[in-house]
Amino acid sequence: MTHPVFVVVGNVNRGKSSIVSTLAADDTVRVSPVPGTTRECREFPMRVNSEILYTLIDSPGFERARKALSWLEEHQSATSDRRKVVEEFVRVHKDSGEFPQECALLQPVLDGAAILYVVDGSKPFSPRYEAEMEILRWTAQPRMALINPVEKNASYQEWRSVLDQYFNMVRVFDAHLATFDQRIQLLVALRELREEWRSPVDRAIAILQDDRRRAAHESAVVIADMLVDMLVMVAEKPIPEEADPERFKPELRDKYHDKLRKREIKGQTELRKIYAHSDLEIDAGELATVEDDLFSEATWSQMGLRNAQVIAGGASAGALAGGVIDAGVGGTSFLAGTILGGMIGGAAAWYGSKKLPDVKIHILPNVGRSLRIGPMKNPNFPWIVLNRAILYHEVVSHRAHARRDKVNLVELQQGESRVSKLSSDLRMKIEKQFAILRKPRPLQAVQLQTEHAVRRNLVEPIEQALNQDTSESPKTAPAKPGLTFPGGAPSR
Ligand SMILES: Nc1nc2c(ncn2[C@@H]2O[C@H](COP(=O)(O)OP(=O)(O)OP(=O)(O)O)[C@@H](O)[C@H]2O)c(=O)[nH]1
Ligand SMILES: [Mg+2]
Repeated sequence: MTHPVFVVVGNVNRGKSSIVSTLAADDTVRVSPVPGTTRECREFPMRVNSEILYTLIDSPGFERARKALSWLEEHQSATSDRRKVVEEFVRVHKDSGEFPQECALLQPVLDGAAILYVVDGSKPFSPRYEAEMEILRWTAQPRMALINPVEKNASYQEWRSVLDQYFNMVRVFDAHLATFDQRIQLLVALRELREEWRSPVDRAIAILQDDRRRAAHESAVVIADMLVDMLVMVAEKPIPEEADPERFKPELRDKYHDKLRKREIKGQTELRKIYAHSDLEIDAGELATVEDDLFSEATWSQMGLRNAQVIAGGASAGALAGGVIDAGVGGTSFLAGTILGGMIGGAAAWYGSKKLPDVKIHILPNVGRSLRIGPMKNPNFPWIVLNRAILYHEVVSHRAHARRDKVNLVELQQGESRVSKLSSDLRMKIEKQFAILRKPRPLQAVQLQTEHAVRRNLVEPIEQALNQDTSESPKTAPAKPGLTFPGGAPSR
């Protein structure tokens, strides 16, 4: 056996597949409230760069543990090695079809896999579990019991005292709330199960931690690209020579918002992929879409930077402090003499507010008339987008793969602004790049070069911002004390 293998065993519907899913970082494992969801043993390797670090085998658990134990007891002689009797059990019943589930899970154990025995800590201990625990003890393979605290605040005292008799180690592990660090802590414990697994488990831990750093870096690249794309984004629409531009403005505004939203969704999809959460569903609920964020006073005060922070970050104070924004600002400087249009109809009311994003429409007389909206010049805009990206990253990077419920971003959204928590030094670095993009560059080649440089320069500070996230706080991932009960499994 080149890498550690763990067979996950336990009663029906106790969270076995959840443990497999979280430890293998695989959200394709079938986890469901329907008892008996897992019908046969299946391997789930934890792979990084196509190297298998360890394998989890999901199982349906025992079907007829008491009967199997009776068979074992009948067939052991006073001197016989209990493990040999288990081997005999599997040999005899493998093809007879009499104990298919028992044979399926015992075979890999006899081949050298360690055992992870899962119990639901919120259900009381019952002696009916003893038969399966006893069979596992007979195999003499390394085994750890995991108490899954499905319902919180349950007392595990009784479980602990029983499990301690059958297993080499007992841990509390919440497969649904475990963070990356808690997964690593469990691996650290698992390395003690078998002497010869120490080095492969150490290697697995080092590779997983390395991979985690790579993921944060890749996420920063994704977010930097998204920010630049959204900051320079425009929407255009050619209109007939004599047509009234007002007619087209609402449609153009919708198109612009749609483009912003789609670009954000693309970034979010890429973040999910980085953390192998391809099936993650977001419960948007009341969640503000980008444009709602931009047009909501609450968001401006909560989610972006406070005015003073933006100004301290080097942004133009004028846009925020100046009240009504002059419709001509920006446009005239890079499209001299071409501005015929004004504000967008639906958003006009907002133009009287100092919270207003700097959005304009230009009518370009070059190839006929054209309406244009964007790019967004308001200094707070990229901070709101960045804040949303940091929140999203927190969710996908820390969420256990066992969870199948939708992500409630609304709750997170109502939390504190992440960007305003960043150090002022980091904010300055990021704002400097945002400010560069706000300056229009008439030559397209220069503009593209600038965008390219900004994308590159944003990666490092954004990576730092992601690493400073606060998601290990109790709100998103309550820390669970890991309980260890060392000591062997005394024979009875
Ligand atoms: N809230 C919460 N729910 C959990 C936890 N562990 C498991 N569940 C839920 O319990 C149900 C059963 O979980 P599974 O992981 O499918 O359990 P299983 O032991 O593999 O079940 P079978 O394959 O049917 O034997 C699912 O609805 C899970 O979402 C937990 O730690 N917290
Ligand atoms: Mg299952």
